[in-house]
Amino acid sequence: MSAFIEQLPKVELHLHIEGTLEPEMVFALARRNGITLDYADESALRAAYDFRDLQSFLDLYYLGMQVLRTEQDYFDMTWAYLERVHRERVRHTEIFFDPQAHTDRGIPLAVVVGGIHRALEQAQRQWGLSSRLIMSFLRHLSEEAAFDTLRQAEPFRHLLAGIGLDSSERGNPPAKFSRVYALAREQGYRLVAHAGEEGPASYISDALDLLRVERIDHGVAATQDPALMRRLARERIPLTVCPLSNLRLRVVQDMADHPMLTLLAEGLCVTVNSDDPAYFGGYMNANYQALQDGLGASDGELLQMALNSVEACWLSPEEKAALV
Ligand code: ES4
Ligand code: ZN
Repeated sequence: MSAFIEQLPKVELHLHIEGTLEPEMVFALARRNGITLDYADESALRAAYDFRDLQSFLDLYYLGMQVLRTEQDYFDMTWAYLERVHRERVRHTEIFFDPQAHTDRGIPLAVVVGGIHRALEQAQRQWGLSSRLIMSFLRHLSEEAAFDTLRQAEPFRHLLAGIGLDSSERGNPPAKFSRVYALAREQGYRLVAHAGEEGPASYISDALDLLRVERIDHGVAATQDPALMRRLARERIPLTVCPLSNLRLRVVQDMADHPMLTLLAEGLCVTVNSDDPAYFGGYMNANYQALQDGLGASDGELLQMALNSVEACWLSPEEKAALV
């Protein structure tokens, strides 16, 4: 591991907290909650992490998180992630969670948000590791279900910085959620959405124009549309790119084919993130390292990406200045 990457103060902007459940924790929580899994042990589960595409990953991701039942489970999952990235010199993290993946199993939103938030507060107190929480709608579910989730979140409004959109992208375009995003905007939420991961470049412009998001999660399909790339550069729209995720979900066939350096050279505000690190084989440092080893990114280019993350995060100007 490069000493430059290890010592670099980092900000994470694209992390699904349910994607940090390592097989060891999946089995520990299953035992604690009296749940029997379809896999013999941790290594059998890990061996199944051989994904063809986004959907084959999502199937296992929704399966793994079914072991989460109590407030303590949500705390333990979040705390394990925070301990890990604290050791990697992450100074600030903006975390997604998928409320519907829990409430649809009968877990109250208070349990989910309560456990996650308690861990975030402890990391702020103990290490000065700051964070924001982003509630993400599942785009394979209906618009009505997203409206219902937004309503259920009203008691926790003060704990939620923003709204996101994730899960199966193709066939679930931004337009499906334009009305619920408009309502979230009226309620003061900041807005982001996954776009241009497996879906087309047009989903990126639609997320900007129809959902009015301020950041794009992934966005690597922008390279398919030069006019869109120029717009993203001109408007300085941040892209939260996840290199190891793109490799493991076969969005790129080889790290040497990854568009990260093309996007950076075109003047886009690209950032490095881990997405679902337990499933994709690496946390923040591993994602920076993959860009160096697989793509030949220089220390200077990695530094620019890390500074882009500070620019793109939701801290105040004073808090940002204190990070670097
Ligand atoms: C996700 Cl990599 C990815 N793409 C879309 N939705 C997701 N949810 C969790 N990880
Ligand atoms: Zn994601």
